[in-house]
Amino acid sequence: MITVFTMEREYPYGTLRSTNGSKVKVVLEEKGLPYHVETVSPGAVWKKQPEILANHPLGKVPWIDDDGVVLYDSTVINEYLNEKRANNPLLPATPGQRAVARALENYGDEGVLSKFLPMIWMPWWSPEDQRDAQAMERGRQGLREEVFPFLQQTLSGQDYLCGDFSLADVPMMTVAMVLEVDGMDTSSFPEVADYLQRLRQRDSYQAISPQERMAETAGSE
Ligand SMILES: N[C@@H](CCC(=O)N[C@@H](CS)C(=O)NCC(=O)O)C(=O)O
Repeated sequence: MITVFTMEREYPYGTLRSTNGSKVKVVLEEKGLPYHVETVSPGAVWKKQPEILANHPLGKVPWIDDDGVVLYDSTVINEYLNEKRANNPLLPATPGQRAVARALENYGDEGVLSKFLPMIWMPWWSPEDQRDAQAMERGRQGLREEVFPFLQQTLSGQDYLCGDFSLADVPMMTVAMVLEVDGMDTSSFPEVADYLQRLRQRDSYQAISPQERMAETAGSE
């Protein structure tokens, strides 16, 4: 049984989850692998306490423990999970196509999840009067100016970034999650709005949906 160590918390407006932890939950669901979730205290992560560093040398989440195989970094974990079970492959067939999918996955991580998304997402974990509204708007502006035009161009009529759903789309599942809570208007980018909605309709989205309580998304047998 795989255990996912991540951060999740319930608020009146829904369940908020680590974006990188959510990437792993999506792939576990897509691959139909049994798992359970252990929530880690955000305070222990921010303070880089020894029990966190013992499992993740950078003191972050997520990490997994697969019967003694301990792995960190959502991208590495998702490649491992994809290889672990051959069903429903989440990378395309040829080396060139696989490299493109990995490059797009890296764009999601570096260009969105590490850049603009935290500016919108982190304030939602704090009370409303402590949120930096200007920083949140700068995050949305970054999505409008950089990310959505790139997604629109990459999609160019396809349902998913590489045609079929793949690891390249997994970071964007967390964009769909964050914007569901944030309610950002995406109507100027209709193809992106449709894409995010398509991602939300996948069964695997339930594991990270803000509307699903932690107890309902703590794993599957
Ligand atoms: N590249 C890592 C990034 C992990 C990461 O930044 N996780 C965030 C939560 S989404 C975290 O633990 N932040 C706490 C910190 O940086 O101190 C991955 O893909 O797993």
